[in-house]
Amino acid sequence: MSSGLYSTEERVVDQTLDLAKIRPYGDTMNDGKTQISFTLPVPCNDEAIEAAKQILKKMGFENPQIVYYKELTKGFTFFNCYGSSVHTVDYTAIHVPKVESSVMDMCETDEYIKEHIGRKIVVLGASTGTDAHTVGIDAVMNMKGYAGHYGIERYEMFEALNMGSQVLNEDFIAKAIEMKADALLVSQTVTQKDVHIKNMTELVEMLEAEGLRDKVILVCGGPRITYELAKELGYDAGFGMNSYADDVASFIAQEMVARMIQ
Ligand code: B12
Repeated sequence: MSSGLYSTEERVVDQTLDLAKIRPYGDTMNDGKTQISFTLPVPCNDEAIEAAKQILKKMGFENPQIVYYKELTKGFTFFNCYGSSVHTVDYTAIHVPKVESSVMDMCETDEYIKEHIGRKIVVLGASTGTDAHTVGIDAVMNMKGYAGHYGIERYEMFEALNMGSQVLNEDFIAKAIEMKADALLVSQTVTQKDVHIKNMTELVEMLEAEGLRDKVILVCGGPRITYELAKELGYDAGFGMNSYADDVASFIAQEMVARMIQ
C-alpha cells in the first residue's frame, strides 16, 4: 500500500539517492531540508529574526526561514527554523565503534549465564555524582523494566542493586566492594559543562587507586553517552538512548565469559 507521495518500492529505487553524498531529506530526495532550533541572547524583535537568519546562512543553510519565535525571558529569543543544508556526507565511509556482543533476550541471557558462568552475576547500578536523574538507570534495572524490556532485577541469573541517584563515587565503590560486584552500571544524564566527564573520570581513577578497575566490568549509560566516549574515558562499554536491559545484560554476560577464557 502506498503512503504519501511515493510507495516504499519507489523510494528504495530512487535513482537520485547517492549514499556517498547524502543530505537531509525533507520533501524530496537531496533537498537538504532541515529543522533547527536555538536561542539568541537578544530581545525579541525584527533584528533578532535577521540575526537568526544570518546565523543559519553561516551554518550552511540556504533559504533560511524562521517559522516560530518567542521571547523566552527578557533579552532572550527562541527560534524554530527551516533551511536547506548545502553539505553532504559519505555514508559509505562511516565506521562507528560499538558494542560487539550479540543481543539476547532475558531468557537467553539467563540460560547463557547458567551454561557458561554457573552462578549469578552481581551488578551494582546508580546515577552517580550530582546527577539526580533516576529514570534511565531505573529503565535498565527495575524489575518491571521499560518499553517492553524487563529490567536486570527481573533476571534469574543477576543479583542487582540500584542505589538510586546522586550517589557519590566513594559510596558507590564502597558498596561495590561490600557486594563483591562483578559489574558496575553508571548512569549520567546531565552533561552541562562536561560534569559527566569529570565524574566518570573520577570514578575510573578511584577504582584504579583501589586496585579494582580490572576486577569489574565498568559500564556507563545515558542519553548523551556513546560507546566511543565510554571507551575514551576508560569504561568497558557505553550505552545511549534506545538501549535496554537486554543490551547491557547480554554485554556483561558475554564480557564475563570472554574474561574467563583469557
Ligand atoms: C525527568 C527529568 C528530570 C527530573 C528527573 C526525575 C528523576 N527521578 O529522574 C527532574 C525534574 C528531577 C530533573 C532535574 C534536572 N534536570 Co532534567 N530532565 C528530565 C527529562 C524531562 C526526562 C529524562 C528522562 O527521564 N528520560 C527517560 C529515560 C528513560 O531516558 P534516559 O535517561 O535517556 O535513559 C535511557 C538511555 O539513556 C539508557 N541509559 C540511561 N542510563 C543508563 C545507564 C546504563 C548503565 C545503561 C546501560 C543505559 C542507560 O537507557 C535508558 C532507556 O533506554 C529530560 C528531558 C528529556 N525529555 O529527555 C530533562 C533533562 C535530562 N534535564 C536536564 C537538566 C538540565 C536538569 C537540571 C539540571 C535542571 C536544573 N537546572 O535544575 C536538574 C538536574 C539536577 C541534578 N542535580 O541532576 C537537561 C539535561 C541537559 C544536559 N544534557 O546537561 C534535560 C535534557 C532537559 C533539557 N533539555 O534541558 N530532570
